[in-house]
Amino acid sequence: MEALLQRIEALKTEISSFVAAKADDTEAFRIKYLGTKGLVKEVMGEMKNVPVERKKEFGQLLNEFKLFAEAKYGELQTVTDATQTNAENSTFDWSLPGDPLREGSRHPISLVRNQVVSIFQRLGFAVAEGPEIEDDWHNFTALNMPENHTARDMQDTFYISQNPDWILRTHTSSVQVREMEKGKLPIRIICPGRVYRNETISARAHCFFHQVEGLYIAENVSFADLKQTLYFFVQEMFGKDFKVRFRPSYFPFTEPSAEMDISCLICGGTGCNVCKHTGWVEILGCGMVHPNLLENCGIDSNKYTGFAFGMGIERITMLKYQIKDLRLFSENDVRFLKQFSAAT
Ligand code: 2U9
Repeated sequence: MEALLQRIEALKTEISSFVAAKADDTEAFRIKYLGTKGLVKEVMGEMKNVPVERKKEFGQLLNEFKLFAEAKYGELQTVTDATQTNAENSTFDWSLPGDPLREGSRHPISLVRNQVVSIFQRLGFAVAEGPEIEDDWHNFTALNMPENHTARDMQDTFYISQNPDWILRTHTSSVQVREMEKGKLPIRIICPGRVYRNETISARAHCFFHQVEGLYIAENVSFADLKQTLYFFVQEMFGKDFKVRFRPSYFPFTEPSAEMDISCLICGGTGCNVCKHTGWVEILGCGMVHPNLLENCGIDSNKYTGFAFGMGIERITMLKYQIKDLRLFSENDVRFLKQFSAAT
């Protein structure tokens, strides 16, 4: 029986040191040790030669030996299965360039708005914002446009069906009214924001656009202050290589009112499509705050004066980047949007 014991020990050592590099090796192990003509079966067959008094002892030993071989087979399977998966994956070319993470870019309207705001911030203007759904008072009446005033026709308005007093603001002037109502003077604010007008959408008009408006109210504010502030703005925005002119205009909220033009940046003033062959392009509207507005908001118009201005961001952006169709700003076409980076 000693020979059988030695044989079992020798086989255990052999099995322990078996290494499988691939699935075929594991299968070879199974056939050699656990197959129908395998060594485990062969050794188990020796039971018939074991004397009766030692059958229990050898029965246990041989069972343990069989379990030992089966456990080893399990281990080998785990290893070679994993190797096989890796081998299948190895058809993947790890040297291929990766998919680059596409970097986003700011919307041109945001870029220009930030630029305009930062120029006025450097002059001491603070940013003020307000609601896009406004009431009639803040959007019209307080701004010298009482009910049935013809000036309201200039601003085709979207009404909110739940409440006849509510509208989508047609300009950011309502933000300035709210600031004036607070009664804290002086006021020096810049109001960027989205505004809405009931217009048919085309290359030159949209039902929403963006404005930056400014308001400065203090003692002794003059038209000269307004001109100087706006000269500074256009030079910071467009450079120094152009002429500037003010034309008289009309707005219900300012008196006197003016529009500011710069000589065409494209043709240098000789006439082209952009300036409609006039040599000039309109940049913004402005004026001295109408005394009625000051009084409407409880500000003494004998003590305080102010100037205000307003510009459409889309207009400035179209001039700056020579964009011909307003609809491009709201179509979210990445081919358009990706052309603008923070540096430009
Ligand atoms: C208050 C007092 C005065 C704001 C002003 C303009 C002139 C103006 C237009 C430019 C193009 C609007 O975007 S646009 O269509 N704006 O020309 N805006 S003065 O005057 C104010 C505002 C608020 C309390």
